[in-house]
Amino acid sequence: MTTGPSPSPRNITSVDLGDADLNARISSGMADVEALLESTLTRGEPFIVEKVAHLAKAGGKRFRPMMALLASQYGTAPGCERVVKAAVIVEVVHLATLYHDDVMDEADKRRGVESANSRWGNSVAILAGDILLAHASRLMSQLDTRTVGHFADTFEELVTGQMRETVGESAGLSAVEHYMQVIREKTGVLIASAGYLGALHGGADEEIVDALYHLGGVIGVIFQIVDDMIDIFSATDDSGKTPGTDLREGVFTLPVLYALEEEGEVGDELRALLTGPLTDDAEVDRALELLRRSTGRACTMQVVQGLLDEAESYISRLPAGPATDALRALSKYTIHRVG
Ligand code: GRG
Repeated sequence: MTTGPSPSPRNITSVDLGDADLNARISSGMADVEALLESTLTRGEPFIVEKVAHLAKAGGKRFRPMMALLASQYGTAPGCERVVKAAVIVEVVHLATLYHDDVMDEADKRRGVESANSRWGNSVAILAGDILLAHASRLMSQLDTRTVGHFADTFEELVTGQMRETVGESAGLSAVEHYMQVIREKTGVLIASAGYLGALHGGADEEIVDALYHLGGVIGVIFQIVDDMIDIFSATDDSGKTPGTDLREGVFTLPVLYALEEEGEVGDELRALLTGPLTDDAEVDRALELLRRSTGRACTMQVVQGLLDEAESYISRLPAGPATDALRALSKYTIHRVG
């Protein structure tokens, strides 16, 4: 469940949404998002700004603001100032979680650059994350109390997911169910928020706001599972990431959990090998080879297919049009990343 460095700053707005007019509207909205993001993150004294703007300047896909802008297309005021504010709030909260996550994971890199904790130490990285939460709160206060209340729930879920992962406990849940719950809380919830707030502030009907909230959550979960699959099954050249990073960190993601449940030689050898973080390169290579021979990939793809069906159940609640086509394509695009 690596939330580590993106290989390079890639802005997802370069993705073709399949409709020229929609592309233009989303690109223009993303330019507004970048402008507000910059003015938000450059508040305060230079010694603060340097740290707080560090990761935003390094890039990132800006997937969450794009989700908010797409969701706003269902309302009476797509891409309006309030939508842009909501989109920036979600990205700023995302940034705050990255700062804090990197401290907890002792990550060296993020978005292809040195992480804040590696560059300035843990205390500064935590404080930079806290300032980001202050900026997000200020923007929320400029919207309405419904948005503030929504974010209270979102923060609670994010931290619950992080805590669940950290303490490794979920009473009565299997290892697979625990993993699914953690990624729903850690990754799904903020993309759900992007769908919710984009639709809400774009002036969409309540049923549409609800559908986009749930759709965002499912897309987030699919995104995370696919990322985790890439860590195990892709060649370095394809993904730009080093396969097996999660195994080195002792993080067992869905394909690994399924493989560990497998009966027979492959499962036996994996169970003997995966008793904690792997430090030896040869052991990582062996574990990756066994995982590729296991049923882990097929079982995980089955879960992804189930989630795609769930996504479709929410998409079918949306009116037909270019934004709906784009959301459908986006859900399916996630699965093509694993090949
Ligand atoms: C500060 C509110 C607050 C919470 C602290 C640390 C924490 C609790 C939660 C961690 C949440 C987290 C980091 C989840 C992982 C999310 C994820 C998939 C990150 C990578 O997202 P991408 O691929 O990254 O969209 P870019 O860099 O492209 O934006």
